[in-house]
Amino acid sequence: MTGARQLRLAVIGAGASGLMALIRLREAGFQDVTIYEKAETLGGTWRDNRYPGVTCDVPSHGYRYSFEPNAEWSRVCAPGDEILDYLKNVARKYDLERSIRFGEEVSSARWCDGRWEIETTSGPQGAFDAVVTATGVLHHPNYPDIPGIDTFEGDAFHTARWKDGLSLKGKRVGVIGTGSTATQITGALVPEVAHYALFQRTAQWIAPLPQGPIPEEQKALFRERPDLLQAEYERISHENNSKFAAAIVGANPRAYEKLVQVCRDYLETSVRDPELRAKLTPTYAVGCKRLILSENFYEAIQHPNAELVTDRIERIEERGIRTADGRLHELDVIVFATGFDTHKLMRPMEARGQDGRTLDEVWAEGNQGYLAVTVPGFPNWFMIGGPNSPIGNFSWLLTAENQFGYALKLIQRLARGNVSEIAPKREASRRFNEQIREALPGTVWATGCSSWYIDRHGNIASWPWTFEKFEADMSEPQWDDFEMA
Ligand code: NA7
Repeated sequence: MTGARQLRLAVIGAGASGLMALIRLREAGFQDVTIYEKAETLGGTWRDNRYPGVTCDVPSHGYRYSFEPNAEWSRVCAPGDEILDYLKNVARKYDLERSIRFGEEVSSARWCDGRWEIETTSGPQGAFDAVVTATGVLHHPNYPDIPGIDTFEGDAFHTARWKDGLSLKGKRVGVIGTGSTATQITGALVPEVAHYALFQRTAQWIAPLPQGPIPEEQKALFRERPDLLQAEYERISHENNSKFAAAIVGANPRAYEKLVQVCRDYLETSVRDPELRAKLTPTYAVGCKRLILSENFYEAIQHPNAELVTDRIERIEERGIRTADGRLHELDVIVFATGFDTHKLMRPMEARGQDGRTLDEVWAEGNQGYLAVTVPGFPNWFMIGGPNSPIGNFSWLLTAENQFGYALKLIQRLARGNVSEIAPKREASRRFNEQIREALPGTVWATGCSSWYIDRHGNIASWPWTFEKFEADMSEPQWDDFEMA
């Protein structure tokens, strides 16, 4: 980066997106980059989620960095620990850990005299020219507000806080929730435990996705032929983006109809008992909640030791869960598969922008930014996974790379030296959010269901357009939409 200003940069979070940002920043010539990571190790969601059966629901050859192919994935959908190993290997290869400060949670970021003053739980860290937030979406566990939750005498924990080393063999296990997490746990735990009770508040649509092992010959072929490995990555991305992602935002009605049919047929042919099938049949549109991909849930829930409980949970007691029909479901372990607060984003950190207002204040009526990457009044503040990111559409790694590619262009502009502050114009942000509001009613997320895409104000947090539009918007900043000083 000869002739350019060396910037001091902070990245918040050492999950998949923060690691990628560090690699890209170093490649672009930025040497003074620090990642602040609240935990003691890297990996983000793949570090936190260690529950039995944890797996990615994007096929493994499509869920990797574009610049780091991997011929070794063991299964069509990689298990969580394998993805964590992949991230660790990438970190080792690029010598990333020397730039990561572990166990340092950023508690505040304050715009002061043209730089960001950062403070972590261990104290002030000084001033930075720009901040990249890479804090993820699925990391604040949501605990259910059930009376008596603290009275249970057995083990009780959230899926993202799995009790390592606890054997569930021969135990009576109750799982609350029926999202992707609970579905994966069901497939993994039913064969192992004595009794398995799944407490369902809302039935979920499931599409079948084969997740089995990748044969050795296939791996050997991919090792020898990187071109084929690359073609597989592109095929999976294209398949997902042109069919599923386009279908849910209303841009491919034929693909959507097919998706509906596939889910209906899968339920119909997999669940024989009409009473159980009725309980498992959702009353909302396919894809309104995040679609579940599974190859073993329906089979597992019909196993003789498994029970689907649809009576409302009344309270938790010393010995188990009491449902509204008066029955006490006696349990040894209760698992809260109750999801995450997806709208907190980088908070509880206090971020205070140009005019002294915090993000909490600016976002009091819901999170809003400009193109999901920047926020008016917060100069040199770049978000991977900011408001209205495509959280339910494309592979997260592809999303993160596109968003960071865009942010990098803004950072490089700062490094050129004639500009030291970049923030989106309020008018540009207003226009973007207006377009979001116009587009969202055409998406399946707005057809009437509760989901983690929707915040408490009723705003839908995802990207309501196609991948092509996302890629085009992220390809080059519209410089007229920014204020620069
Ligand atoms: P989700 O998809 O948010 O699912 C949470 C589940 O927990 C869902 O079935 C909820 O029912 C249920 N839930 C939440 N609170 C309660 C209470 N109080 N009582 C009963 N049931 C409750 O989280 P996951 O962890 O499964 O998946 C998150 C994402 O991770 C997933 O989409 C993938 O992208 C990976 P509800 O539907 O609200 O009635």
